[in-house]
Amino acid sequence: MIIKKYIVNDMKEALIRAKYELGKDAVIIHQRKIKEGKWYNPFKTTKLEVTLAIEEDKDNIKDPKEAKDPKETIQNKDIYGKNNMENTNISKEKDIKTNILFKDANEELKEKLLSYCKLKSLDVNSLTSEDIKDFLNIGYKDNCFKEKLSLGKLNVMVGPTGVGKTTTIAKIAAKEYLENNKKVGLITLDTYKIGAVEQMRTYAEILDIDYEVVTEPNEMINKINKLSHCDILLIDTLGTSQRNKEKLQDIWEYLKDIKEDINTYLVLSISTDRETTLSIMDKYKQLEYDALILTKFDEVSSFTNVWNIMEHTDLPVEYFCHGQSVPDDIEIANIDNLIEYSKEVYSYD
Ligand SMILES: Nc1nc2c(ncn2[C@@H]2O[C@H](COP(=O)(O)OP(=O)(O)O)[C@@H](O)[C@H]2O)c(=O)[nH]1
Ligand SMILES: [Mg+2]
Repeated sequence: MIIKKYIVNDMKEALIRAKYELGKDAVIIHQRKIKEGKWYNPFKTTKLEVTLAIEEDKDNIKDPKEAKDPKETIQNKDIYGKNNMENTNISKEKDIKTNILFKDANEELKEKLLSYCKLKSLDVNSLTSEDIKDFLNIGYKDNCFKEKLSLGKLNVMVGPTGVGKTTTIAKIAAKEYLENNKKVGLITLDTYKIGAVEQMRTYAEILDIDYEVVTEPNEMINKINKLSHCDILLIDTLGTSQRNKEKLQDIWEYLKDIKEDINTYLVLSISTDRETTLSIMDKYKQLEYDALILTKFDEVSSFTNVWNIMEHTDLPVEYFCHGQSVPDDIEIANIDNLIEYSKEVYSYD
């Protein structure tokens, strides 16, 4: 008879290891809880000591060195479980050096990624697009790049000054009008910024589509009605600092009486730093935004902020923009497009 003791986190781990090393007929003959760590360590962890036995039969027993790492057999859905994160024993020093997509990601994402790579026996610095997709879909199951809100009849862009709201509206308008044959109308509330109305008028005239300028909240419904023949209305707003509650309230005054469904998109530039981005996402909740649009991908050298945003919202990211060119520099924000874009600009495979 062969008898073997395993010090494990739980019975599942013991059984998996025994199955690989002793074969499927091994039986549990004893189990007890034990404390691991030096006697003076107040943070000793509780482990399980399991003793298993099997009748001696050489065919049944595998060399433990040949045995597969039991952690690799754990189902994907469990791989980010807390216990398992501890089990994988990832070296904290190991860094993601050359994976351009994740090199400056936060610690939490890196840990998840390293854990994923360990379980799948992949080299973190040479992941394929499929691996990255798989990782994001498993590690961030309901991530903001999966679901789409899709444009409604009324769509309003909000966000700080200069993030690209007006340019993005022009891109979407051109795409919907030229590629999808939609009747598109533009409305601008942006009367504070010098040139804002001209910017919108220029785009409307190039595309030969209708536009209206709203200067007072009580004109809003009337102007929307004037463009009721359009399939899609894109409404531009005045940009404001997230700290300026009054200006945010001003925008709300224009929107609050609209009875029809309205999609509100928060436009964020990913070249903004993490803290500011999170603060914008928080303060703009006042305007009840339903989805996000990310701009200025062409201005950054890493996807750091993309992952930060992903970790801080369940709302869909609808589009991402990567330049000033109207209408070309906009894409639907799904994982395939993100990976494809990153491959093009960072030249990796
Ligand atoms: N590099 C880059 N510039 C952009 C992008 N989107 C907009 N811009 C530029 O950012 C500036 C501000 O854009 P604008 O649409 O007026 O911003 P708004 O104040 O939010 O309406 C303009 O010079 C745009 O051409 C982008 O994705 N990448
Ligand atoms: Mg603008």
